Order: sequence, then C-alpha cells, then structure tokens
Amino acid sequence: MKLKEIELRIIHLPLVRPFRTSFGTQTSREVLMVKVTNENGTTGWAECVAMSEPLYSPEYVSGCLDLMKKFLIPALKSKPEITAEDVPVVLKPFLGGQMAKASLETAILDAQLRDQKTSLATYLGATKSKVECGVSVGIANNLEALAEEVKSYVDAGYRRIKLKIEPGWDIEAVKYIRNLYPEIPLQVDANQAYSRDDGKHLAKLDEFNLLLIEQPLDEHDILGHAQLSKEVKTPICLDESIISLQSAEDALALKATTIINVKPGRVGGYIESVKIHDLCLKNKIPVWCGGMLETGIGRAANLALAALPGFTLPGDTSASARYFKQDITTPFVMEDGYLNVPQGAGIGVEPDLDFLDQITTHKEKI
Ligand code: OSB
Ligand code: MG
Repeated sequence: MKLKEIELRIIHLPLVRPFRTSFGTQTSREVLMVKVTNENGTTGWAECVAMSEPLYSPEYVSGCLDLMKKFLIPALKSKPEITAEDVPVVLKPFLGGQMAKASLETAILDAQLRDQKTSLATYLGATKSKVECGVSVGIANNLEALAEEVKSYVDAGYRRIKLKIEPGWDIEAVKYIRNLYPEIPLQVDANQAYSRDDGKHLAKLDEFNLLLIEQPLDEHDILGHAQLSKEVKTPICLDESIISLQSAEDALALKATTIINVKPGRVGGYIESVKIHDLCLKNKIPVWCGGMLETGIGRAANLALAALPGFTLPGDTSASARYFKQDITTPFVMEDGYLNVPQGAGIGVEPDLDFLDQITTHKEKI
C-alpha cells in the first residue's frame, strides 16, 4: 500500500481500580494510538503498549512518539509502497523500540487486511474462535482486600488467577489465596523484583502448585533465571526478557525458561510473535498471551494471536470491564471465562471516535 497519512494521538483512560505491581501503581492508562490511512482511504488502527514511564520496559509513551516522528515514520514514508511484512525490515536499522515498531506494523497490517477482507486471526493462523481468559491481580493493601478482589474475578468466571508479587508480598499472599481456592489455576508475576540470592525464598512457593513464576529477576539476567530454575520446582516463565525470536531461542537453549509469555508489543509485533509461537510449538514449550492493560484496539489483536494452537495456557486477555468503565471499542465481554476472537476484517474492531476525541490530550498528523 501507499501510506497517505499517519495520525498519532495520546489518550488517557482511567482504570477501574489502581493497579499496583512491584514497579509502581497505575491509576490510569496513557496510550499512544496509531492510525494509518492508505491510498484507498482504508484506515488501520493500533495502540502502542508502552507505559507512561520506563519502569516495565525501557520504552515509554513520549519516547515512542519521538522515535516514531523522528525515525520510524520517515523511514516508512520514504518507501513508495509498503506492506506490513516489510515494516520490520525497513525499521531494523533503528535499535530497540519494539513497542513503537509493533504499533506501526500492526496499524499497517490492519489496513492491509481490511483491503484484503481477511481477519487478523486468519492471517496469523488462528485455530480457535474463543480463548480462555485469565486475570492479573495487583498487589493489595492487605490479604482481605486481595481476597475480595480475587473473589470478584472468580465469580466473573476467570479461568486463571495471576497474583503480582514482590518481596514482602509473596508467600503469605499466595498461601492465603491458595487456601481459599485449592483448585484454581494460579500463577505469580514478580516483574523483576527478586535477586539471584532469592532461590531458597522463592522455593517456598513450590508447595502451592503454581502454574509458573513470571519474571522473578532482572530482564537481562538470563543466567540467573537458569540457576533459579534449578533451585525452584515451579516453572519459570520469562516476560520482560523475551524481546525477540532470538532472545526466546537463547532463553530456551540456556534453560532459563520453560514457558513463555508472548506480548506482541514487547517483541516488535504480531509477525515476530507468530515466529516465537512456532518455535515454542516445535519445542513443546507452552506459551500464553500477556497483556499491557490494552484498550479494545490492542485487546482485539491479542485475542487473534491467543487463538493460535500453541497458546495452551489462559492469557492476561481480560474483559474490558476488568480495566475500564468505558472502553474505546465495543466492550469485550467474557462468557463462561472465554472471550470471542474478532472475526471481521483486520483487527475486527474500530474505536468510538467521539469518545476517543473526548479523552485525547495530543493529536498530530504526519
Ligand atoms: O508484567 O504482565 C505484566 C501490565 C502492565 C505491564 C506489565 C504487566 C501487566 C500485567 C497486566 O500483568 C496484564 C493485563 O491484564 O493486561
Ligand atoms: Mg509480566
């Protein structure tokens, strides 16, 4: 396609409740939205999953905006014709920036698939029409408040619970919830809050029959995760450390991870995500689709990915109501613990433009 215009805008959506992790507390989601228009007048949408501050990953909203404007968009616009598959090749010289790159690739892919009248799910190789939902539960003020929040999700039908942990909020919290729900699939996410010396401590989680411990150590500490996996029986699952197909191959070869959380934004897009999925399927490594508190635009695309056959564990693909009072798309509503995979062309959903304008704090066209 020929790129006619790219619109970048920043929106602010309040969260239904504060979300506390080992790296901070969020009360609202600031999101950089990308809209591309091609020569046919077809539009494609995507959201950049970077957060306001570089606390989960080195990328952050205003940094991504700058990177896109100065380098990524000029490189894409310099090509007379572009396909989504060309995007990673054209942008490869610019180091890092996976989240920014992923959003540009996805918006172009959305427009491309709309022109071809093909859904993203079909394009990626989906084999399911609905996916099992898990939910990520923030660090609470006390165990009673945690139990109350977990109960609301269990009652809503979520099929897997993930507890955020950090030193001082780990063994007791897991024990408390496990006692209340002896059977529910349960896992924890530390977002890098532990160190290499914490093996013995984290091994205390082994008795609670957890599915996995997500990213206990620093994102760069592959060796540390490999050592930890010998001290702890619960499977280690990397999130932050997996930034590409190559990093997934390395982490598997070094036995630093036996399960992988795939987040398309973190690895540079859906095309790279499918490559990681294929690698894991070949090696019988379970994968699941992570989340970044996406709006309906990002969620729609994540559901298409989560419908691939290797995604055998429930993802952090929760219903709109888990995050926002009002989503920017038709809300995703869970039925019996599942969300339906959008079947329309492209990502299969569109933003409510009036609502989007109301919550927009910055908008520019390139
Ligand atoms: O580590 O998986 C994470 C949200 C923001 C940044 C990092 C993470 C998360 C979540 C929530 O755990 C996932 C979601 O429900 O979108
Ligand atoms: Mg995580």
